[in-house]
Amino acid sequence: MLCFNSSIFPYLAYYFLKSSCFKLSSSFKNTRFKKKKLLFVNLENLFFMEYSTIKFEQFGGVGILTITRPEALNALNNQFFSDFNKFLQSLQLKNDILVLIITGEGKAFVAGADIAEMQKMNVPEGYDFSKKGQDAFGALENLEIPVIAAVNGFALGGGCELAMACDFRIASTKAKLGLPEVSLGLIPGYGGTQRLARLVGLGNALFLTLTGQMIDAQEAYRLGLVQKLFEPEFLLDEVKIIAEKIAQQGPNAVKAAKMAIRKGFKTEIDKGFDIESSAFSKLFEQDGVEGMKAFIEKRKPEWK
Ligand code: CO8
Repeated sequence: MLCFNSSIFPYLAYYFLKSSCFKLSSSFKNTRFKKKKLLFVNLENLFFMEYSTIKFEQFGGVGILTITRPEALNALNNQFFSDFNKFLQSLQLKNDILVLIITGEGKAFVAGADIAEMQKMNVPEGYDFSKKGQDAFGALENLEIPVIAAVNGFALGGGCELAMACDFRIASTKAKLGLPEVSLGLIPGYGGTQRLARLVGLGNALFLTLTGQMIDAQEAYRLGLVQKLFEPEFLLDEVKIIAEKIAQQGPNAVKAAKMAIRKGFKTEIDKGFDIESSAFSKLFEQDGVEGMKAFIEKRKPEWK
């Protein structure tokens, strides 16, 4: 839930601005995608201009968040978490984004937490930095919409942990993944000790974490850490196609499916079945009405 403290005012100002531009944007509805994109990118630039470590673009119902510190291989610093948290808050006001893609600029997805920044920390600061990352990645994981990591290169330490907090990962064939924290005398601190075992099994998680070994994309695919691989030059386009496919499905159904899987995974299976039935039945007054009607009438559904 959003709190109405002073930090919300820029978002409300944006929302007002966007509503007043809505008429203009709807006139593009039946025109080609490019025109829509141009308009939205301009608005987003207005809203996201305060960010220095991330960039946001919107293509129809698909949003792409790019981490933009290529000079440090997109290492996650305090500024990133400040930008990222504001971005996640702003997403709650943008119900036209149906799928989010996260990727990195340059040769890395994210090469970990910023070691130069971490090196200066003491125990309480280390705890806060870990909590900050856990909270941010927890909020990402709990977004209603699906989030795809487009792993374009190194995804190490905190970068691998960020990818693991996404709903699934699609990687470049040249990507390298791993949790090398023990080589720095640290352990994963953004949820990696918990999420990796759930994704690849206990033995694989222990092997990767205790050796700190970096693995290539093919090995990550074999372990189930990434779900698909594409050649680097096609990665983002292919991920966009997958995101578009999701964005064309019933939006409430997609959210309900994500919620049921995510919540069900954290509980015992009988409770999971209850979560599923309850989510399933709600769709009979939402997307299910239009989806089934469209099937019977042999036409494409028009989701609301
Ligand atoms: N932090 C800060 N700077 C980084 C990082 C990083 N994680 N990774 C790379 N950089 C910087 C380099 O210092 C270098 O900067 P400069 O040009 O100023 O010297 C620049 O990025 C380019 O890097 P390289 O020259 O090293 O590029 P290479 O292609 O030779 O090597 C590697 C690429 C193999 C990815 C290499 O950069 C590397 O090993 N990076 C560190 C990877 C790593 O150990 N990651 C784990 C970090 S620890 C972590 O993520 C903990 C998460 C939980 C934190 C919990 C809070 C307490």
